[in-house]
Amino acid sequence: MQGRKIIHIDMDCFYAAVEMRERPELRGQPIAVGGGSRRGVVTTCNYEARKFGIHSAMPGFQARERCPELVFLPVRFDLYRAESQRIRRMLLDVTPTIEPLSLDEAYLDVSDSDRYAWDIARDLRNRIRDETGLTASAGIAANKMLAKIASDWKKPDGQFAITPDRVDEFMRNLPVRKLWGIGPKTASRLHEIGIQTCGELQKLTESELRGHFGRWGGEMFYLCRGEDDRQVQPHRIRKSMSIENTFSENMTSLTACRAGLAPMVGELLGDLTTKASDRRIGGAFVKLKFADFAQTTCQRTTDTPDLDVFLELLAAAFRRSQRPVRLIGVGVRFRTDAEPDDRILEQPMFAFD
Ligand code: TTP
Ligand code: MG
Repeated sequence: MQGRKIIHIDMDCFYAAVEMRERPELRGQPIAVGGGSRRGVVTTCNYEARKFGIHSAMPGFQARERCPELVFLPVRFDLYRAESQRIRRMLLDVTPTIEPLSLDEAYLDVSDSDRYAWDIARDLRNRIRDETGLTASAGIAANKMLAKIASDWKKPDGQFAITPDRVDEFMRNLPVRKLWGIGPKTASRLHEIGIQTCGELQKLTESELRGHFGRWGGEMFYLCRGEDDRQVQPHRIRKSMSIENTFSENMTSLTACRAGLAPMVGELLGDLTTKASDRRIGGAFVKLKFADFAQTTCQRTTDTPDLDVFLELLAAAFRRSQRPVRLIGVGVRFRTDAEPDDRILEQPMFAFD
């Protein structure tokens, strides 16, 4: 394979797989992790449960309706985090150039290796299975976007490569929804203008795409051709920090929401001082999820978020809908070095050079 060699590794039904390993008597039964409490949501489920149409983020009551014999297990983050660290150490034995995306997912750049990326991925998956009893799937390609798409292709416990000579053919039929960064909103805007596949998207010029979607349209022009030059970033810097809380009773007034929000802000500000004191804050946001599961987010730029800032955002978000609220999220966005005012700060240094 020419150019870069990127592997995307994604564990199969990760939390559920860990739970099944811990409790072998559950193997073969449909299980969900999370979602067992009255208002909880399923974090993931095993493949037996997926046959019933159950999936991540589905409310537990709905999952139970679809599959009455479903076994609900409590979420045990500490266990999954420890497992994730073990797996991460195995990835680091392959290359230092790894970029974890979540507990169960990472990119590896193996361009410098003399070996085939295919063989590296296979050996790594075998090692993970032998040492943890868990299965992983892998995607292999010349860039991050294609590798990630490929790792879904032979799931579970499989691997798939998109070689450079097959990229055009592969992209032509790929639904736009599968493209990196295209969520349900952009996908439905594309469907409105008659575009379902990347092949159809390729017919638009770069300036037409910019006309529809701005700067992001310009990026789509390349992504829909299978081109993506983002590097695997070994030290991915977190972009935000947030806390969410689903309340046991819906809150119908702004006053009730304010009472729910205040302790969460205290917790968030505490986390910021203990875990992110080295970061500069660029903005704050409040997210509300309503009884009908619709959600809205209000945000503003600020470098000193305090309770008043969050209360103001809460009021704005609440006014948008006025429906009963089931979940509140509060968070901050960190500044990155790429942001314009940082560059201004850096200029004097160049002047002294
Ligand atoms: P995923 O890799 O998206 O899902 P998965 O590993 O469970 O299943 P798959 O075989 O399709 O890869 O997410 C990894 C873990 O992250 C998952 O085990 C649970 C957690 N998670 C949530 O808590 N909420 C979510 O909405 C999703 C998608 C995942
Ligand atoms: Mg996974």
